[in-house]
Amino acid sequence: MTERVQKVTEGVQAAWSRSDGSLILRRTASSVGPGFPGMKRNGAVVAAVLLSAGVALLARPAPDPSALPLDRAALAARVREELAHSWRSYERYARGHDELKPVSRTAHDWHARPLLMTPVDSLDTLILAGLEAEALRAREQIAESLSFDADIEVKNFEITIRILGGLLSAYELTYDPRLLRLADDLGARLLPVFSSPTGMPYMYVNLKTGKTRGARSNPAEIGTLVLEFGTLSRLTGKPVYFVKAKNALVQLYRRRSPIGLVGEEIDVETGKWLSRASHVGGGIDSYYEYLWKCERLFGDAECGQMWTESRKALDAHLADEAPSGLWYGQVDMDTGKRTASEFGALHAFLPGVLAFGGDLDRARRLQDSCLKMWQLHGIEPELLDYRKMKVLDPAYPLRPEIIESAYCLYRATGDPRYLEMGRTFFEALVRRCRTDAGYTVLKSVVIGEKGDLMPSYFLAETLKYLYLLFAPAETLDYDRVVFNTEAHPFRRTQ
Ligand code: DMJ
Repeated sequence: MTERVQKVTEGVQAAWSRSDGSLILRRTASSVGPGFPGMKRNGAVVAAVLLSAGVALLARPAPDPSALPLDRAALAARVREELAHSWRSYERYARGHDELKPVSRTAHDWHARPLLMTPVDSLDTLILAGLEAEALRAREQIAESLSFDADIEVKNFEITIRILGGLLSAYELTYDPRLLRLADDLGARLLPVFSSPTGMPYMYVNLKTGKTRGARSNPAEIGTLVLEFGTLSRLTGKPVYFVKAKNALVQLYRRRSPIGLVGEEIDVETGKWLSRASHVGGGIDSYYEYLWKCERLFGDAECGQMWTESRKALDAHLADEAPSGLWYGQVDMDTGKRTASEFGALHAFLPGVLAFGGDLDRARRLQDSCLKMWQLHGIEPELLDYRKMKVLDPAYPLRPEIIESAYCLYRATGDPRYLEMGRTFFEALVRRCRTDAGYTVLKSVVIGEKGDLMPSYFLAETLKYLYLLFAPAETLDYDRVVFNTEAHPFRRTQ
């Protein structure tokens, strides 16, 4: 029996036992249509009436939360509760490991030695949401047991955005020197990735030996390092981090096509493109995000110029006015010829960047399209053909980007429409992804089948952006920080 059926049935039975029979019979009869008032009240009739009443009640649509007036404080409190639920579930079933598998209530580790992915990714969210005891437990666990002196090969991009980013942002919120020491140690162990002939990073590095691997890379993994390495430079006084990461970004930009676009894959040893597909989705997305954010965080005019040029190219070649709205699709990086009308959950970061990065009108229209993508099946798919409005990949891995964009647009415009969107996203998450032990990914938004993982970015990003959207603006001064691509806020130097 589902929870809702249980409640409806209990409601009817409770009413029956509290009231005299005629009253309940009249009430129930009026809810199931004509013909009931004259019937005899014997056991069978009563049972039939109760059954019919139950069916009638069940047939009614569930109360629509979006019909109620939006109460920001109440929503912020509910998001905070869900954050506590997610964090405590991790602590209960996966403490000491990277991530929680909430359905099997077991742990998932990325490497032979866990790197406490969830505690590090969650710490600043717990602090911002005022979950003080939980934040303290996470901080002590990190400071006492996290070590990078491990013979494991890690993915530079993921470790940088999640762990280096998480440590730096938590340091800026607590000034706990142990967190900065860990970040500095990690940064030094990651530096060998930049030793390729072009200066663009290899994908993998062994944290103990410094051995690198993976020359076949992509713009997102090459260009999404400068905020973390730059902040590490600023906090440690060691310029090498910023210099290496910024150089990688510039080297990539220099290899853009004559029409100003980048492709999907590049060899970091030869500098040759291996895929000429150009879009703003996975593998490319945060390269563009960091061009703009590098200027916003550090006041770096060169990055600002690279962003302005890139945005023009995106608008000229990727932007696609379809019957379903404005989208940014896929083209060949050299010719600009359209190769696919695909857009998905990862692409949905773009309205947020456009909102502050130079084009509020397109930001709004693109976010409206993203909402249509979400509403198609009540939660967004990983990939959509926006011309056919057909799902190409039905998974929903608890991604944050569409919520991040709603938050940025709300900060840019103050338009309550984006609060409403946030409420739509939150209610769908609770309804479809919540389990008794945290939140889980969906294998399919079409049939609602659940997977078994709570990625660390769900606490770092999805819940953080939801909380900040509803919480008072003073919770975090949006104008004084820049979020890395994993939603870790860094203090602006400008
Ligand atoms: C996160 O790790 C980051 O937001 C990254 O930029 C993209 N993938 C996930 C969330 O979807």
